[in-house]
Amino acid sequence: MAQSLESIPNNVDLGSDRRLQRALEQWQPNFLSWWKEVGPEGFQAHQVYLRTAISVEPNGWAHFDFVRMPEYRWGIFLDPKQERKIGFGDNEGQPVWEEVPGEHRNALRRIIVTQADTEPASVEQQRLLGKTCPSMYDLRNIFQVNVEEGRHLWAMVYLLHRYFGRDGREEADELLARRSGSGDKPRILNTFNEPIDDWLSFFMFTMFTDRDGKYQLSALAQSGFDPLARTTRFMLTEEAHHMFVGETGVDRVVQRCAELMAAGKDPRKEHAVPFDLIQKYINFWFSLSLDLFGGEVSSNAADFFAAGLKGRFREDTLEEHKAVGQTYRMEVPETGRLVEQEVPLRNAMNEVLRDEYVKDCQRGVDRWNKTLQKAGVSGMALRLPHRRFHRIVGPCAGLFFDPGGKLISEAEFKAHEGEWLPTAEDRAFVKSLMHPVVDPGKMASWVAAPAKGINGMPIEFEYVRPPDA
Ligand code: BYC
Repeated sequence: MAQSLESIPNNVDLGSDRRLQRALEQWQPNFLSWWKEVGPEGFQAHQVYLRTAISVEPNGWAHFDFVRMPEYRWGIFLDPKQERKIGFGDNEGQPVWEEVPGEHRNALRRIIVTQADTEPASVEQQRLLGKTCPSMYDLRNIFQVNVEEGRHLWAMVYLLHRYFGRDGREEADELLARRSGSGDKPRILNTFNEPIDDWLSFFMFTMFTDRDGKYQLSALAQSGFDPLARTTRFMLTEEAHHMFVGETGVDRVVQRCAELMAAGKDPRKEHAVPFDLIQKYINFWFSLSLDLFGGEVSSNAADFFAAGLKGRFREDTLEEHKAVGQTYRMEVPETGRLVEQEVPLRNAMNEVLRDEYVKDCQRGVDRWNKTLQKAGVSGMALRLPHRRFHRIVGPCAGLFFDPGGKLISEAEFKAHEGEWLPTAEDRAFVKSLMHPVVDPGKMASWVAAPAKGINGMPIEFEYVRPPDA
């Protein structure tokens, strides 16, 4: 059934382009079927206290109200147009593109499809978590993250429909056909096929994997293809909440563990997550998320930069934007040892972006360590593993490193793997803690209460109401 124009809220004057509007109206019911089939299970009829973007103005993008998730108003919002020039690469200083340049069409489509594919994937990965939420506050937060990932899919699908014609429409259909973890039609990037079936993984995912999203979107926000830059700029405003959920979520797990340890109790016996297990989950999710930046040396990344499609983090604040005649020094494994290599800077752009990401992750880990100290636990600290550890993409893939980054044999890795990464037993233990807690204001045994509620509401507010409330 065709939807009315108002059913696709937008600030792109959709009504003036009848063909585009019709095409998106045809995609909309398919999106809703996808949402109902693989979106949050068991809560489609509940009323959830959600933030909805109704415009890009400061007072419009965060409108809070009770909404049933399938009725969330997924809209198309681009940051306002500004006078912009291409900010980097070989086309630096030329006017930004309002349409897709023929020579960059394939690369742009590929970047947009890859970005788009992660959004529905994450909703699919998280679909069962509502059933084991540690509190009503957390239940509301996961649904907020899920509906916004849905909106980010809309943002990318708009670009595909508006700028890529028939193959863009086909790609948009494929985005609803692939499934996270599927053998036949998996999602494109490996991390988005990993199951997220416990809340510790969810918090780690929103801390580390959504943070890759922040850095990828920031790089695309510099793009010479202006509609992509404007779309991703607005997506970034929403993304901040997702990382907040992850960073504070892990912090609350750390706090609970630390308080028990400081009181001389064993967190495991108190149905909380022990320290070593938090560390193993960090090792796992951080290393998986590092892979999402692509290979350390990448001709794709060099081409994207040269063409002005994908810049560096905050490219506009850097002094020099050509990155020609400069090198990046990195250690790469070669015949069983690590050797220093000077890589042309443009080919190292994935690694340059990863550097910024690692710094940001370290800041989060420092915060968790402060929480440990504040609770009275001394002599223990959480750590990020080295970026060579447990990689599937790039020159370290297929080799074995310890969490400190030392090259080791496969046998040595296997002997210690269970100390570094979650074992089946660890996962079973974490899963055993996952019982739903839905009384407003109450928290599961393994997580401390948040510092405050959502949008000035108290922590014990009823953020999710049953269908008949
Ligand atoms: N898995 O030249 P290379 C988010 C492939 S998250 C599988 O090093 P490139 C979100 C690669 O495709 C952000 N395959 O890679 C978070 C290439 O294949 P071909 C998502 C991989 O192209 C949470 C080959 O390996 N956004 O928003 O420089 C919830 C050689 O690769 C992987 C983006 O990713 C992998 N991890 O960089 C919701 C931005 N990595 O050409 C949302 C758009 C590489 O040999 N994407 N390969 O067939 C890109 O900019 C780039 O595609 C990548 C890869 C950075 C991902």
